[in-house]
Amino acid sequence: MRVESVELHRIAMPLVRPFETSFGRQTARDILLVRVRTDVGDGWGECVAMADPVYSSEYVSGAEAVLRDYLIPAVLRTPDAPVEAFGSLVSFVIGHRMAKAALETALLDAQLRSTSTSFATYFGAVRDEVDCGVSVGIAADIDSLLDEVSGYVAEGYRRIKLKIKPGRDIEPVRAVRELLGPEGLLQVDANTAYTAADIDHLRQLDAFDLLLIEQPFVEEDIATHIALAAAIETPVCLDESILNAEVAIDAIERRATSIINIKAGRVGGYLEAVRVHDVCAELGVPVWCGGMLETGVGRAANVALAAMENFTLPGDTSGSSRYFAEDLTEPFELHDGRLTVPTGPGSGVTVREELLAAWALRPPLTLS
Ligand code: OSB
Ligand code: MG
Repeated sequence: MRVESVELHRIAMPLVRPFETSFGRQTARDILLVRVRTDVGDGWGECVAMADPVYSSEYVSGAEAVLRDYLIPAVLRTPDAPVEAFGSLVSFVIGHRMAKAALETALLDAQLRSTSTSFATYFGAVRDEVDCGVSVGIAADIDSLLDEVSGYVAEGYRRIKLKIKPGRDIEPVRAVRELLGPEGLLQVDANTAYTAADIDHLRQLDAFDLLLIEQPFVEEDIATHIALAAAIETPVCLDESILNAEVAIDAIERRATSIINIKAGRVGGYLEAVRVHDVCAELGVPVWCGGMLETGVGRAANVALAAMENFTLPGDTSGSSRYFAEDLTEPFELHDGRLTVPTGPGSGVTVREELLAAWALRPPLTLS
């Protein structure tokens, strides 16, 4: 495979409802897509960075700049390299994992399409469908939260994840536990909103039989996660802190986390995500697939990843309609609380180019 050019597309998609987390409220998704054009066909990748640097240090315009100025030129200087060499080709750029992941995914998509291999086959997936959960934003009040959760339960979601922050935690969790009953799978995600002073407060969550509490403290603070894990019965799960397989091993060995949320964008791509999956499996730590409000392009790859053996908890792999009235690809639809793993070449989905043009924030940038 020889890369001939790379395009950066920037689009905006309205969300079906605002999504509020401890770091802010979103009403639209600002998305960067990468298309690689090669002598054997095209490939697509989606950048999961948010519009602002509030989940991690990355943000869409920053990712766009580093792709344009560093990552894409590196690929164009070595256009024949297989996707497996991409990581070392761009290792001179520190961080910027979401930007790297988007380009690597586009290369992987092109490479696998050219050999009629699906992402799932390449990753070593063992399932043809995956159990789906849904991430529920912080609601205006408990009644609207219960309305929203009831809707997702009716749609068949197999697990509910509630976003929490100080002052919006114990009561909403209590109300949703009552709604779901003792058997309903329920977990919470704090997106770093707490500090060590909140450990006693967070122990109240033990009353609600949660699957896990996700990332209560800041990314760099492994020590406070260790302290919480020792003080609470609810399993602690890291998201933001886990930047690659080595960090995962370290956090597990130090007992900061007993479950890991894997997001390919956060760890620099699907190849590294597979490595995180593998080291967690070796250490006996279950994983689940996180999400970043992806369009069908990113969702397809996530569903393939989530079909690997050690993804034993339902992921944030929701149906397209969770966020979008119309998806950029053929939509992902829940059947009995599950999504079907795509089997076509590469990601297995097709970008609807008419929508790409309709939703464009600016003309695509082409580098060759
Ligand atoms: O922490 O998992 C998170 C969305 C944006 C940024 C961070 C997170 C999330 C979600 C949504 O929880 C997951 C999804 O449904 O895509
Ligand atoms: Mg999270």
